[in-house]
Amino acid sequence: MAEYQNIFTQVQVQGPAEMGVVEGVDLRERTKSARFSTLAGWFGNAQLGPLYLGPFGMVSLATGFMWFFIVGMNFWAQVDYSPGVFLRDLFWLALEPPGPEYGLGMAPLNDGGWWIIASFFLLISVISWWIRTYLRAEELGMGKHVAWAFASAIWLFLVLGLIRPVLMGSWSEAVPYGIFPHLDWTNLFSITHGNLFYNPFHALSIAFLYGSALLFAMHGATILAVSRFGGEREIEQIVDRGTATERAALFWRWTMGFNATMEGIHRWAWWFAVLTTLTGGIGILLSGTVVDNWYAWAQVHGYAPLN
Ligand code: 07D
Ligand code: 07D
Repeated sequence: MAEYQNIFTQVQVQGPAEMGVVEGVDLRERTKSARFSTLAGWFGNAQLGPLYLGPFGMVSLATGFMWFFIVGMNFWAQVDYSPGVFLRDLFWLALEPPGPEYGLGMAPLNDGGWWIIASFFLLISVISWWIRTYLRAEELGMGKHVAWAFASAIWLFLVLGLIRPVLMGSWSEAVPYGIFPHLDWTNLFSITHGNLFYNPFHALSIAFLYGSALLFAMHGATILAVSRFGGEREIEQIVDRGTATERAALFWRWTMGFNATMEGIHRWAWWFAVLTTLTGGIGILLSGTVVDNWYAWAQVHGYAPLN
């Protein structure tokens, strides 16, 4: 008998660990064991591991750790090695880039030099992780959609911390490492360039961000709503009548006159997410390089009042 289940009633079936393809592959790059977690099973698959490490995984973890360690040690030194003050001030501590007087040169370690060194490690770490997503997809015979979506986020990350500072001729333009300090930087960026709301690419980025949330809610809700018909199991759904798939599509055709296809909805999701950071990166790149003040620019272009 079919039974409705949710995360509180779910039965977790556990068999021997699934180790993935083992024939004709070099197993030295993979961890040897797997374990099970009921908690993980509530949210996804209960099996944890094995994990593929490989050279780029190792480089990414090692350099990511170096970034984290350098930022952490700087925070630690700033509070004079006091654990109490460290915990109290953690969210407000910052590792700042060098001041404008150093341009794109090296700065003394305690005057932004550590920021440059930490950033170098973070750059290697993020790029290595990107290569890892590309190579794992390649090895599994997959398309590279995850890698290209991640590349869009990396584009914004590079614009913020590397490309725009280089074009502006100073590391001081880059983002500091710190929880609230990076928000202060974001606020100051908007004010410095005359209110980022008047930057059309910021607006586009917001529309895609909000659109991503809307699409995610619609898609997640639709599939959950037809899971009682096996909607999440997808097999013969595409050809049969009265299936979960057909109901899901009809729901949207009947509520708004248009429905995505089973493939197309994932393209909608991919493009909205990718365009958020793609347009965002363009907007940031133009600020200070091509357009100094977005409000003044909007006045010239007729969408802000002249006074
Ligand atoms: C949920 C996936 C997991 C990732 C997480 C982030 C670190 C940093 C470093 C202590 C959705 C892990 C965080 C490893 C620790 C130190 C030195 C992703 C999920 C949980 N921000 N931002 C946050 C980063 C920028 C902005 C939170 C990174 C721009 C605003 C977290 C970058 C601007 C708000 C964080 C980056 C900006 C935040 C939660 C890089 C404009 C918030 C992030 C490398 C885009 C929110 C206190 C999250 C918050 C927040 C990390 C860049 C604006 C600390 C790594 C410069 C307005 N940002 N951010 O869940 O609560 O992402 O801040 O580009 O309100 Mg930010
Ligand atoms: C940051 C991509 C890079 C991240 C990478 C991840 C690690 C950690 C560790 C997992 C997020 C690396 C990860 C190293 C790994 C673990 C453990 C993506 C990033 C590669 N804004 N604003 C945006 C809104 C205002 C400002 C985008 C809304 C004000 C600036 C988004 C509002 C001012 C920038 C957005 C609002 C201002 C942005 C970010 C409302 C401040 C940017 C999209 C309602 C007072 C960024 C063009 C994103 C951008 C950006 C939304 C207001 C400033 C759409 C909703 C007016 C400076 N804003 N904003 O996906 O692209 O970021 O702008 O008020 O740089 Mg904004």
